[in-house]
Amino acid sequence: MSPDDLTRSLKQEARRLGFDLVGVTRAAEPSGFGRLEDWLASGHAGRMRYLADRREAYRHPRHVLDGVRSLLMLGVGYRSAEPVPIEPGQGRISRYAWGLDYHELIHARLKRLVAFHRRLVPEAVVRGVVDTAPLLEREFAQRAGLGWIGKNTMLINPKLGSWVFLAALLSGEALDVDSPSAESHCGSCRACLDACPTGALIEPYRLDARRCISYLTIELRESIDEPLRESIGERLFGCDACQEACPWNRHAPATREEAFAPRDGENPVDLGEWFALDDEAFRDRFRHTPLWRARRRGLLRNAAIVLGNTRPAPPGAEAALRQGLRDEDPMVREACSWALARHEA
Ligand code: B12
Ligand code: SF4
Ligand code: SF4
Repeated sequence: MSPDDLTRSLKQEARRLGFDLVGVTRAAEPSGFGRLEDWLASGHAGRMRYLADRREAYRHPRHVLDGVRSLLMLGVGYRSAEPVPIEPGQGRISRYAWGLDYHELIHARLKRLVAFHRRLVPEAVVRGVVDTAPLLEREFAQRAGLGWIGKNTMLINPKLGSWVFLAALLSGEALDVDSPSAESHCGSCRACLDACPTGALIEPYRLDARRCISYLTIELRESIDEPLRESIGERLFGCDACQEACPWNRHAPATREEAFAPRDGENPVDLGEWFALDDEAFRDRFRHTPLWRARRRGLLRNAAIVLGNTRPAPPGAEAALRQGLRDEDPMVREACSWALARHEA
């Protein structure tokens, strides 16, 4: 099969499977590798050891798939409903986590795309990845023409904005490459930097994860530094401030993926009742959602901080936090104690 025919067939199949953005780039060293190294060396990755541990693997996509020659970069839009106002006692979940865990949906599609590729070229080496492989997905997406990297570090597509999940199909075949997107369309705008509640965007295109609410509420497995807690406000899980502020997101169309629509009663979510749930109850409720990454202890830590930030104390919050004071996990107990002290102050 000619590279031209193979590329066309793969792109057609990717779109048929529900990928909104599709583009091809060559497997090569990412120009951002130096920036990644610098970012890691500055400590900006915080405790995300899995990035530093695989530093060398980011040097070339061949460390993700031996023999890779091309990357089919893929995007799925996830803007569904619009955020609604928060009532006292509730917490806000960022848009990407409203529905099904995107890894599940995208993995299933990648599996079918890999099988399709193998049907066309049975001897091909091919692998689908989403999020977790040592691959600078945003840079490869920019190279494949999916969009540019904004000052908030997000990959922004001119039509879909930044409400897009990324994934990659790595192939040992030589595919026809697309033209890269322009470097940036941010111009003199700095709305995202101004909107960031914690100053985590320390300069254009550079994020200090240690201050980023997304990192603090999702990735950090320890207590959140006290000076940062107030800025978290009502954000229970993740943060969208630097994307909500972006003009390129204003007219982004809604996704056709029903799986990304908000789950009933969880956008926003009532927090008081959580403190009575055990590990199994959390697992049952959140296992197939992005929230499960933070586990019960992370979610309760975040819930206590949101309740502590809600003043006056919402009905039932004090009783819930007192229950949290008896929790088996010290991190949860400490966050509840902080929240109660704020209400007593
Ligand atoms: C670690 C990680 C995080 C960390 C660190 C984020 C960060 N900015 O580095 C934390 C936990 C904070 C995070 C948060 C979020 N994440 Co995240 N995250 C990742 C992950 C796993 C790795 C990113 C990474 O390698 N960072 C290290 C830095 C150095 O690399 P980079 O961000 O790609 O930065 C490049 C550019 O900034 C560029 N660059 C740097 N300087 C300059 C200067 C100029 C002039 C130019 C042009 C470019 C440029 O060079 C870098 C290297 O190429 C990726 C998946 C993946 N494998 O890529 C998802 C990913 C980036 N995350 C994603 C999402 C959805 C989010 C959140 C929106 C979730 C939320 N709502 O809370 C937030 C957004 C916060 C933000 N503004 O970035 C999506 C982003 C999709 C998109 N459209 O961009 C990804 C791609 C996952 C996916 N498969 O869809 N994330
Ligand atoms: S996700 Fe929130 S905290 Fe993180 S950089 Fe964007 S606005 Fe700042
Ligand atoms: S808010 Fe402005 S500066 Fe930030 S990413 Fe969007 S266009 Fe770029």
